[in-house]
Amino acid sequence: MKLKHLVLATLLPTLLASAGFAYAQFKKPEDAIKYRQNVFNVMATSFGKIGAVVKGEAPFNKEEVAKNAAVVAMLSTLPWQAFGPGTEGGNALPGVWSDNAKFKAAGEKMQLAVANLNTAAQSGDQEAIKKAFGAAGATCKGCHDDFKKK
Ligand code: ASC
Repeated sequence: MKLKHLVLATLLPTLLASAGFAYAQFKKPEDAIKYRQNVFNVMATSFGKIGAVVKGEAPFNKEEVAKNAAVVAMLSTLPWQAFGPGTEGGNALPGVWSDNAKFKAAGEKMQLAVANLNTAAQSGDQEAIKKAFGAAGATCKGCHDDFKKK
């Protein structure tokens, strides 16, 4: 993918979401649950691959890390539309709906952190990647502690 397209692909969902455009609708609550779980699952796969590099368990390949970080950054914009009213359940705790402002803030924090990770990954600076990876992981954990079933 060309960088221009990648940038567009990264920004477009956010722009559409902020415009209030419902770009994905779900026929049944289970479809929303499946959608958000699938998105998080692919995010975790790419994030985990970067983690293996950061932890020294896999060799550093700049292109691979950059691709995985771009995937994480792009996907980070998607799950939120699938936490709409009436989609309670799955691995989500009731707080997602009862304390929605806090959940939204946690999601926004994560999106910012993985955007920073993507910036670091595109630069190829291993120290910056390591730092940004740790910060991003902390936002995953922070939200899981409050909003995900154990
Ligand atoms: C991962 C993953 C998460 C986060 C979290 C960080 O690789 O799947 O949910 O990192 O464990 O603490």
